[in-house]
Amino acid sequence: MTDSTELNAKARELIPGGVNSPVRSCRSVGTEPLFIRQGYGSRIVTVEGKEMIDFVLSWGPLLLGHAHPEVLRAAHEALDRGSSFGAPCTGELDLAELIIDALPGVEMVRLVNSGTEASMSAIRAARAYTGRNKVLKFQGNYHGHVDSLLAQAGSGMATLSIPGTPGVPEDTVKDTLIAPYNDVQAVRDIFAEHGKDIAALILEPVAGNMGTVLPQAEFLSELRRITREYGAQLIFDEVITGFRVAYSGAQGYFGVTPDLTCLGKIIGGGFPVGAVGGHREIMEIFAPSGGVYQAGTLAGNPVAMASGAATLRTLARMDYAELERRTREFASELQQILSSQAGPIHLNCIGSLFTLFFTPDPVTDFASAQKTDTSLYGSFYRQMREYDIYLSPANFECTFTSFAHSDEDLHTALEAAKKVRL
Ligand code: KE4
Repeated sequence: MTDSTELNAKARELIPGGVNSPVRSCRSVGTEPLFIRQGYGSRIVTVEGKEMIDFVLSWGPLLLGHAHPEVLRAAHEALDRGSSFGAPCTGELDLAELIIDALPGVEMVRLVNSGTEASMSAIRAARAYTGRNKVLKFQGNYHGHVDSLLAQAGSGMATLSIPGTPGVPEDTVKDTLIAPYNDVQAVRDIFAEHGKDIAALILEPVAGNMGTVLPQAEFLSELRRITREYGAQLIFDEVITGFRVAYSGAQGYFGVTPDLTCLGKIIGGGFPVGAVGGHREIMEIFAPSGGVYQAGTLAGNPVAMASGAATLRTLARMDYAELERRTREFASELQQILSSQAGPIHLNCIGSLFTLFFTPDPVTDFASAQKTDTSLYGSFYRQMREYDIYLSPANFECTFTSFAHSDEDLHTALEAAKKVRL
C-alpha cells in the first residue's frame, strides 16, 4: 500500500476513526488525511511522494521546522546511549534549567509526557495548595482531555458546567466554572460569588483552540489582580504559546506572571514532552517533596529531553520579532487575497501563529469565533492542499509558521491562494 486512501481504509479497521487524535481526521474540512512519510525544514512529503509546504508543524512543536540538524543530532546521540532508564538523567536538568531561565513565572518544573498531563497536574497542585475545589476556565479554551476541564457552559446558567463529552460524569465538572474569554466583568462576578472556593483560574493566554484569539487590553493583568485578591492560583496554559509567541512565552510577551505554567509541544522538539512549572512554594507540593501524587513512566525520557533542550538552545538564538513581522505580513496578504473573493475576512495573528475567520466581524471569544463560515474554510483548505500547501485541517485551530519557512515558501503559498476559488 503506498496510497493514503488505501492506508486510511486500513487505519479505520485498526484505530478508532483511523487516527490517534481526532483533529487529524480532516472531517471538519470534508476530506481524508494524508499519510506523511517524511519532513524536512518547512516541507513534508506524503506516502505518494507529494512534497508540501507545512503550516501545521505537528500542531506547533516544530518552530524550527522538521528534522532540524541540531535537534536530530542531540536525539541520535541520546538514543545511541539507550532509550529510557526510569532513573534521573542529566538531560532532565538541562531542559528544566532552560525552561526556568526562560519563563518569569517558573522557579521549578516537573516534566511530564503531554500538555494534558501538565494541565491535569497543575489543577491538582492548585487544589491541594489552596484547599479549594472550584476551577474557572473559559469557553473555547482547551487544556487537553482532562475530565474536569472537558466541560462546556450549561444552558441558562452560563457559569455552571455540563460535561463537554460523553464519559465525563456530571459530578466531575460540578466544580468547573465557565466564563466567556475576554469578559473581565464575568470573571469579577464569578469571583464575587465563588471566590473563596476557587482554587485556580486556568486559561490560554492567547487562545489557540477556537482559532487564534488574542487577550484584549488589560484582560490578563486584570485576571492576575482578581486571582491575587481572592487567593486563587493563576494558571497559564502555554502549551501552544510557550516559546512560540516569544522565547519567554505569553507571560513574557504580555508582562503578566502566572502562579503556574503548563507547557508542551515546542519543549519536546517533536517528542512527547509536557511540563508544569511555577513558584517554588507550590511546586514543592508534588510528591515526593510534597503530598500531591503525580508520576509518569517515561517522564524525563532522555531522548525527548535531548531533543527539547537542543530545540530551546537553538530557539534562544533566533529572532522572534523578525518571524512575527514576516508572519503578520504573510497572514495579512493572505487575508487580502481571500477577502477579494469571499468578502471581508477577520484575521487574528500574534508571533508565528494566526487564524483566518471567514466572518467580517472581530473574533474575541468563542461566540464570535463560531460565526466563521467553516464550509468556506473547508473549501479553502482542500484547494490549498491541491496546490501543495498543508494548512490546519480545522478552522478552530491555529496556522503556524516557523524559522524554517523561507520568503519563497510564503510567496508560493500566496500564489496558491490567488488560484483558490471560493
Ligand atoms: P497534548 O495533551 O495534546 O500534548 O496537549 C493538550 C493541549 C493543552 N493545552 C493547549 C492550549 C493545547 O492546544 C493542547 C493540544 N492542542 C491540540 C490542538 N490545538 C493538539 C492537536 C491534537 O489534539 O491532536
